[in-house]
Amino acid sequence: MAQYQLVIGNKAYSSWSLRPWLAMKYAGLAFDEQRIPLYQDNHDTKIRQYAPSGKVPVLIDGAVTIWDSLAICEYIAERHPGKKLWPADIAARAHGRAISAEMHSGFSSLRRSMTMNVRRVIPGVAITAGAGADIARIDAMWSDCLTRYGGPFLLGAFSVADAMYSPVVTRFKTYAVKLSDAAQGYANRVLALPAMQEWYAAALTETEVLPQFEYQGSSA
Ligand SMILES: N[C@@H](CCC(=O)N[C@@H](CS)C(=O)NCC(=O)O)C(=O)O
Repeated sequence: MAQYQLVIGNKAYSSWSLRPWLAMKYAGLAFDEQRIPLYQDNHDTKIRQYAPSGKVPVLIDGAVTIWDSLAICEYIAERHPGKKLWPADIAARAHGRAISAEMHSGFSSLRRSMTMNVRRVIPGVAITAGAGADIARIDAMWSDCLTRYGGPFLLGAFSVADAMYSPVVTRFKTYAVKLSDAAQGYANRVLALPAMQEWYAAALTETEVLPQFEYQGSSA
């Protein structure tokens, strides 16, 4: 049994689950994965066996239970400083935390209208004004980070910030969102990570189809 147990939802749809999963995989940390398919078979009761929030992801480390994706990423970054999941420079680290928090609490239009669905590619969807503004902000943020820190990832080396934006990268692929060259290059590098490919491959083996995550809008 591994030291860590990570409780996640469907790999096809659970954007919050992907974040700590990717950070832990990238860091090479061993963990047992417990997948609870969402919105069926009493998922709420099953998740509440692990966390009072009733939400995934949840990390269990012995007597310590952490629910919430960003809190889990922070915990593993603190527990494993040698994995360098945050940059050493205090200003870069603060910047990384600001953009991670911006993701954690924002971009609701993008998240609502372009749900994560790594099993599908649906080009030509109508992009709402709110989602368009979110996309523009994210593109500008990524481009600024890549210029400031020189890439290949947002803060230079892979960090918690990349894990936090990884579901957005998948949304841009699913909905074939047009990005600047810099942002597209970054998205391609995230998608090429072996851990991301592992997540995509596992999502294809899942059989649950959840209408609330399947794109319902009309094509543009
Ligand atoms: N702020 C939380 C959000 C977690 C969240 O909303 N998880 C969704 C799945 S992606 C969930 O568990 N939904 C099940 C439910 O609401 O019953 C985090 O960052 O972990």
